[in-house]
Amino acid sequence: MSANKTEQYATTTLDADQLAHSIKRHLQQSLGVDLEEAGPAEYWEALSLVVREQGLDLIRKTRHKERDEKARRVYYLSLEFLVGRLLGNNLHNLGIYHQAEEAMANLGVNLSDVLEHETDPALGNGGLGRLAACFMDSLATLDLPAFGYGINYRFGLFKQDFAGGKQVESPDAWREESCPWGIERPKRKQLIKLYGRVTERAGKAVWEDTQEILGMPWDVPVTGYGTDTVNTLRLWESRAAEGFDLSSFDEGRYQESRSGEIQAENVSQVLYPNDNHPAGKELRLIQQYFFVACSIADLIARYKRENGDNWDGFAEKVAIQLNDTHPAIAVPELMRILMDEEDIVFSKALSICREVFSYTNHTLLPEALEKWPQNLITKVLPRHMQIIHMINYHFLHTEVETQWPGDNNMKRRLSIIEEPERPGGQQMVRMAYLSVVGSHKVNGVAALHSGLVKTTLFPEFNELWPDKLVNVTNGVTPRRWLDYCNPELAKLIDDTIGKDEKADWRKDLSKLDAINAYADDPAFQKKFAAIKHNNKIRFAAVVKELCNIDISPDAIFDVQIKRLHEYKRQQLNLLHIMALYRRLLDNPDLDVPQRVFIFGAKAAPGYKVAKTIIHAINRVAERVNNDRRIKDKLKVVFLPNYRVSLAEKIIPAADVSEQISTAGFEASGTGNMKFALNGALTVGTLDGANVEIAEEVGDDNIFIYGLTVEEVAELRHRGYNPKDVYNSNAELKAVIDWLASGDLCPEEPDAFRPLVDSLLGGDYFLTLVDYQAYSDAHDKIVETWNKPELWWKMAIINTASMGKFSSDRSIMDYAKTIWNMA
Ligand code: GL2
Repeated sequence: MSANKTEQYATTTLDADQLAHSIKRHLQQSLGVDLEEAGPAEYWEALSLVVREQGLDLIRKTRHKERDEKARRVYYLSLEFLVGRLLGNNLHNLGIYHQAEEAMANLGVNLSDVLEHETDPALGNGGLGRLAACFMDSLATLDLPAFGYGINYRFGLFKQDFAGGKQVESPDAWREESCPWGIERPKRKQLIKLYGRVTERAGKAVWEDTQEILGMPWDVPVTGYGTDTVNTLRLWESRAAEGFDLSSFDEGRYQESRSGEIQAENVSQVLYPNDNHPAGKELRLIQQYFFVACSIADLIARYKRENGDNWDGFAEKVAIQLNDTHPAIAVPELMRILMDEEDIVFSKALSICREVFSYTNHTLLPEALEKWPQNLITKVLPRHMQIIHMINYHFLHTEVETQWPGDNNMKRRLSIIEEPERPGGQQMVRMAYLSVVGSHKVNGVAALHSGLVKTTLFPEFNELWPDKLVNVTNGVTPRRWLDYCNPELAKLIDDTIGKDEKADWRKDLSKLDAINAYADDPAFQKKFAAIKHNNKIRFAAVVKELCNIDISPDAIFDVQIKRLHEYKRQQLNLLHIMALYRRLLDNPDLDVPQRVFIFGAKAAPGYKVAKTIIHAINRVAERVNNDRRIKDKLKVVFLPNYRVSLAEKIIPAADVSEQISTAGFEASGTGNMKFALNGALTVGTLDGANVEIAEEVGDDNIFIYGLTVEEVAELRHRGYNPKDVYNSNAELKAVIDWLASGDLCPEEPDAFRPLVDSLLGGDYFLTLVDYQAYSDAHDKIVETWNKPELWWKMAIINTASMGKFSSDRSIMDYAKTIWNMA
């Protein structure tokens, strides 16, 4: 790029005075507030508007640059983008955080207080949605041309409260607080069709008698760190296409006149609160099609604006990543446009799709692999169902037939349409198969997981297309998950290895490796430990405020924060805590360090056992925290309404990171990476990315325990009776009996029955089998804690060894092996 051009795209940086001036201007002219009246909420909004101005200016410049360079763009299609608070992150990425701090101070306001006023945009459930947000950050930071496409839900993930220890959900109307980030773009609105029927006219399929919904885009600027690139996250909101039916309005039938509109608006109302859990509702399918159809139409329009109508160049300019199967309907949608609107023949349309699409698998859990009833798709998207049949026919009768001639059994196994097992059952469309057939690459999200995708989920596909299934290990953005959330540690690292362009770990996390040289250094250990201690003091204040529980920063902070799911095994952690409590009751003078067990987790509202586990943890917490006999040696904290902004406060304060899923169930995990990056030691199974974390930090610097994937398979094969373990382990038996006894919940003695039944009546997640090894691993944790030099050495090695787990590395892997962009 010429020097001239670089200048053309350069940003202006704002100093504190300019910022203060702009803040005042927005307070008075955008918000109509006098300086004297403004509180932190108004300052938050005014500063956000200043940053938005910067963001918009840079988005415009990024667009010009991309248009000039005519590079391939990646479109990341995801039903979830769990972005978290944006103001602090954007200030950091734009390099004006300290200037903003100074500007606010000059106005007599504390920036940290102001930042606390932002409501988390909770447009995701957990890891999958948060990963999409980290990827957007990395795409911008790496100057890769990218758009994120999703839904602008009116209600994000529900808010969680506890009543008598039970989870209570309430709606999260996050935008009502004001959200300066999204910018409405009426010029780019889309009209999409649903329902209706397909007829043939002059040899062409015509989809007619449809209902229409309008998709209104809201653009959120996504800033990169240390770059002028600002990408766009385009979120669609559904609206009625026709507006009021005025005649019925005049006749006083107001409700009726609005009914079409209300239905259309429903589409983008709520995020389904299921994580690794089925959500097979018609509205969910409509949500999927709605955002996919808007996005595909939008990206085609952009392609045509920039390149004209020539479809031969389309795949060179467009890469579309399907984040799980949720956007899989994009495959027949693009086929429909190519065939029905652009007159391209089937085989060419399919090969264009295959060049453009790739699909990320995020789970092996059978219940989370989406299947839609064929009848439902036929009703909502009749043309798409026909196209799915065409794709399936071609796939089975040419590709499968060539590989396995005459093998009808194989055709049945690989068919995108699953035949019912019982007569009268429904035919189901396997969205994962549709995604594999329609893509050129399919990736798992950690080495172990990708291996299992090849061997257990899609073995036949792997035989048919040996190069299609690949791995891209997940990562997290070091900007939010170290620099922003743990500024003292970030500074210590800068002071130790430098912050100039060559050494900046924020841009190249492998630079952290240099910290390994200091792992044994007593002075460095002291500083590292002091920072953790400070973070713990700050977090203890949060716990006091939210839960009114006193915890000591000298205790071991042992943390499990993630969605509540039986495979993640919060129940294993609980059983062990109950055992620790009983050990203390038996011997109150036991010489053990103080321990605080901290939980944060939401359960899907319809997931009974998960909710029971939350209830049980809260009841145990109440008992333990109020028992003077154990002299504060044990505390249990369950933070309500776990979300990204809370994670930012918990993770820097953690000593121990609980990553204890049943081996083979957690595809990757990303919390595991965030904790290790912030110097917590992991207790975990050989599952998901834990395996690679152990490789990076070394076996001596992590507490690995429990059955491996192979051992789990062997045990299932042999057959397993949880009662045998229960009867042979006295401590375990005692705690399960205690749970079942009703003692912890006298007003509802059977409250924990669903959990006890799940453990003793099958124990599918092998909680009891792994109990003893888990308890032993915890004994080792205590032993290590009692040797501070060893503990801090291990903690430092953890931070220093996380270079691999930057989402920048993940994105470069995608760019090279999947998108052909680097
Ligand atoms: C998940 C996996 O469960 C999790 O292990 C992984 O880290 C993330 C991101 O790849 O994806 N799959 C899934 O369906 N959800 C996840 O969080 N909801």
